[in-house]
Amino acid sequence: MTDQLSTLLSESRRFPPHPAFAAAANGTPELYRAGQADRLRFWESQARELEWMTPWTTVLDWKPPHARWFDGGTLNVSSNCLDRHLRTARRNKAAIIWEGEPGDRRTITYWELHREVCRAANALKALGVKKGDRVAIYLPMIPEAAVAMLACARIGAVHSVVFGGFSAESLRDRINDARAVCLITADGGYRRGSVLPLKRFADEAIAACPSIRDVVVVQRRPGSPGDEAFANMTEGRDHWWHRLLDKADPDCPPEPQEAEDLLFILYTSGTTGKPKGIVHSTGGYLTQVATTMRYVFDLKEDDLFWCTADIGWVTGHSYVVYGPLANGATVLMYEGAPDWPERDRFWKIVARYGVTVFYTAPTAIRAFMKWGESLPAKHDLSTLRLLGTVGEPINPEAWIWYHKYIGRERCPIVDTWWQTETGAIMITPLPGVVTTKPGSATIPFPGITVDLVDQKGAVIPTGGGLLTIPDPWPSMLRTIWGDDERYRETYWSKFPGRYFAGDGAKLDDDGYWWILGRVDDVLNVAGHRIGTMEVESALVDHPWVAEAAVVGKAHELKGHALAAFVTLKDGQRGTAELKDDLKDHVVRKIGAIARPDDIIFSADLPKTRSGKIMRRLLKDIAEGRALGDTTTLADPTVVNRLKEMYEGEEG
Ligand code: 7RM
Repeated sequence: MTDQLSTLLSESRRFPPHPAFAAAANGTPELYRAGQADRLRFWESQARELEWMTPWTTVLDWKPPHARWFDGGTLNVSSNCLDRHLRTARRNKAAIIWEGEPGDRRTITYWELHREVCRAANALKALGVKKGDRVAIYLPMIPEAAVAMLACARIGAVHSVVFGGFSAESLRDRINDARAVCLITADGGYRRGSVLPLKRFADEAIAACPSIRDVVVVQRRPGSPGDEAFANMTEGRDHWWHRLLDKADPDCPPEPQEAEDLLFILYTSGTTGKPKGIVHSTGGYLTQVATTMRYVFDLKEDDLFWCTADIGWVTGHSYVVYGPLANGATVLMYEGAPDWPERDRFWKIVARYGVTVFYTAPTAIRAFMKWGESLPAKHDLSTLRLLGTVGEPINPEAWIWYHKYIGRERCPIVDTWWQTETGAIMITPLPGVVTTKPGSATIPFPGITVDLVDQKGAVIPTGGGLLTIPDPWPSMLRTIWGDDERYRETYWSKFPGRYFAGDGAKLDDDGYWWILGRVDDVLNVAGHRIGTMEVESALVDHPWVAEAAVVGKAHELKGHALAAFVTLKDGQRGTAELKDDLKDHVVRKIGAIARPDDIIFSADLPKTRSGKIMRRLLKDIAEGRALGDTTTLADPTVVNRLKEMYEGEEG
């Protein structure tokens, strides 16, 4: 049994809902009953909470592995997030409260946001962007990111947001895969006091992107001398965002979209070197995102909701933009790093604005823990009433710390399991209803079914196994962009008729889920998905590298860190400089999130007789464990040599 599993099994602490919280909670036991009694009726009643232009005729059309939800219905996501609130008392309510890393601040009301989105939508139309066209968005965490997404949704364009931390090459590959016609970027973004030159990366990327006709550039640094030169605008192709919007009409009627029309593509790492474009729809996606937002985060009219995820990840799509705005909530957006200029920046923000619901990743919590409880203790966190986590398993110790020092033992914690592919939260406690156990994501959301299966696909009631989803859910991915065969193969072929999530899990006697993490070649580094093959391809792209194998090694803060075993071409020497060079090479190819922590040069890699690299053995070596079974190895001595080298290098 792994250490992780035995720690979880011995976890016996229970946190029942506080009666006062339960009395006012949006979630109820009745909601679970409704979900169980009739899933489709349950989702239908949730879909009715949205504003439809035409009602649907069929709730679900399921031809495995393809689902169509709310067929016949039409709606517009941006009018659900904006227009309908203008007809209520929310019209002058803050939609977005934003703080930039240097300390600049903006508050945007629903009225103002609506006008901005209409202007941006008209600007895109003036550039010839049409329904179904793909628009790439490569922006820092600034309100314009939300405006750009909503503007696409308004006219039926499909956005593909690329995380601002990805390299020019990653951006280029994503633009080319989607054949995007327009790119929205910024001159720069702030990160730990310096400016990330996004426009320069964008220029480098689109030099090899024939589909891009126009580039729209948000001026993030107005007023600083030399800004125009910094953005390096290309006549005819590049346009300043503020100039286009100044000229644009603030009225743009929302285009009715079919429920199954695409809302966005979001690239995520898989088990090959090429990221997959996960495709999400309109009606089903918004239904589940808006529903989970209301119940999981117990959203109330006067809440200030802060999800710390970047807009470049699915969490930013669903719980910074679409979930909060569809519910007319006020969302807080922060541009920068948690430790800039000091390690209490987040707590300063919570206190300054009075954040009530806070949603972050375990990797951040572990960093806060390391930085010490005296930092949050300096700030007034009394407005917080509910805490959430997402992105990776949370160790019970970090959960308890979060509960004690951030929640001050008053706030329920929702540990939410979901994926880019699921679009919205799938396994989570409903606060006020479900007793929590530190480290467990608890039970499926109402209307969601999840099964534990063994290696052969047989459903097992309790114990350890693999997480699968037997029934379609409204916000499920519809396919992989341009590769439906890969969609079938990746998610539905391992266990026919079931969606396989790629995660190992344990189901306890109370029916609680304990997610153990990925069982495929996808790594979770600081809550971000990275494919081992992607990093390996980046490494072998270096002229001196013959072969590379990348594994995740347990890391105190990041959950996992990358360890790369590299075989050099004949005649090349593995020097310390080359290690740095290889790390930089990976950063150039993918982005800083993929920088390997360790590089180990090796004359050979351990392989099975059929030539498959034995990553499990490499992981054992990287984590300093005793060697496992090596009898299937082609050359068992390779492992011992590697292990000696690795241990010799560490000290
Ligand atoms: C939302 C998001 C998905 C992978 C998933 C898991 C891991 C996410 C939890 C979790 C344990 C959680 N999308 N994961 N949430 N593991 N407990 N609450 O993270 O596509 O980027 O990653 O993240 O391995 O498969 S994602």
